[in-house]
Amino acid sequence: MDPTRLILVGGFLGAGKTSLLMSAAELLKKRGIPVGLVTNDQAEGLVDTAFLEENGNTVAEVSGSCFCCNFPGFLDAVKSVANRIGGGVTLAEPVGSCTDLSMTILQPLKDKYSDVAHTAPLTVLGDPKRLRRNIRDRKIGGNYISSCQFDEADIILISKIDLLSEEELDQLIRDTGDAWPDAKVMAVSTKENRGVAEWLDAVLNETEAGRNKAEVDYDIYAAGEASYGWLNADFTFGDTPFDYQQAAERLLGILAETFDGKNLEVGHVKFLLDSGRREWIGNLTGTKETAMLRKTEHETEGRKLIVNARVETGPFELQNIVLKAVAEAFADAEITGTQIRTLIPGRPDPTYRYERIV
Ligand SMILES: Nc1nc2c(ncn2[C@@H]2O[C@H](COP(=O)(O)OP(=O)(O)OP(=O)(O)O)[C@@H](O)[C@H]2O)c(=O)[nH]1
Ligand SMILES: [Mg+2]
Repeated sequence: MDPTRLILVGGFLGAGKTSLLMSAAELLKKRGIPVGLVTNDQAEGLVDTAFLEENGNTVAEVSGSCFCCNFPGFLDAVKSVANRIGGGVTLAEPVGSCTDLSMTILQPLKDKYSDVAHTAPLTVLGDPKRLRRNIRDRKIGGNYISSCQFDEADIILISKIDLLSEEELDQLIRDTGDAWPDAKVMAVSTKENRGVAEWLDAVLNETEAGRNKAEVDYDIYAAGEASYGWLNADFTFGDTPFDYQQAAERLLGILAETFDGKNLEVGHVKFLLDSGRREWIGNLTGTKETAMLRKTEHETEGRKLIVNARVETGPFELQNIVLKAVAEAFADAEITGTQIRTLIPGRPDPTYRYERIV
């Protein structure tokens, strides 16, 4: 079997990575190219994995740590996907609060594992708002992490460009190119299916990957990661019928109001509510103006809710907020099972950390 073509899509929490993976996978399947996906999180129970699997994709999940701190687990996941699809293209999404991927993932892959994977250029997705913020300053917390992500990118891919006018987009492309002259700047909207094919062609055809190194101060990086409380929760429902649509709307509304009311910085709060015939995906990537609810048709086991929340607050407060919101939004439902995992991400301790570009 030929080595898989491995495309790493980084970028901060909520930048649009999973949406891009989904669009790219569909495009590759249409071209007759076998495709698999690798997701990642600090804890089990991912909305992203459930969403990608329920849409018929081959998926492996690395949970319990980021890719760089569990390189063997990451490599196993890539191998497992590549074996299942027979080489092909593997798209991998590192957790959004992770950086230094060029030195911890791409260099060791190029150096030692070219028999497993041929790496494509490191793509870092940039939500326009975050990109603008990072062009001005690096600061601390989440902003420090995302600016390091842009520093190491081979390609900075501006996301959600449907939210920008033509003039705003031109300006942002120019400013991004000035701020990161070593990166190729591209732009995409998965919502309007603009730029996905162009980006895919660029990463499939370009052979040089991991050309840049970010100077990452691990103390500031660790403090930035630790400023986010992390919650992954699963709920199951009994036979009592209830209005799923209304519950999904209520849950998103209550969460948005609560985080705004407490002035808490939301990295990404997402949930997947599954009735067995329909699925609702709720997202919050900032204040309540960013709240989005999407519905799709599905035949699945159903009667479950998965919530993933990354918010700049302690895990206890996060758990209280989410449990209260779920209890209120699902007051008409019978909750038969609850599983909650909360954590503060620990200090990153990568398996490999190369000093130089290979
Ligand atoms: N307007 C617009 N919204 C988008 C686009 N792509 C993604 N989004 C929205 O941005 C939010 C986050 O998208 P995801 O694809 O889940 O982002 P992510 O980077 O995978 O998030 P994490 O895995 O939590 O880090 C969702 O509400 C998406 O619907 C886009 O092209 N346009
Ligand atoms: Mg994602």
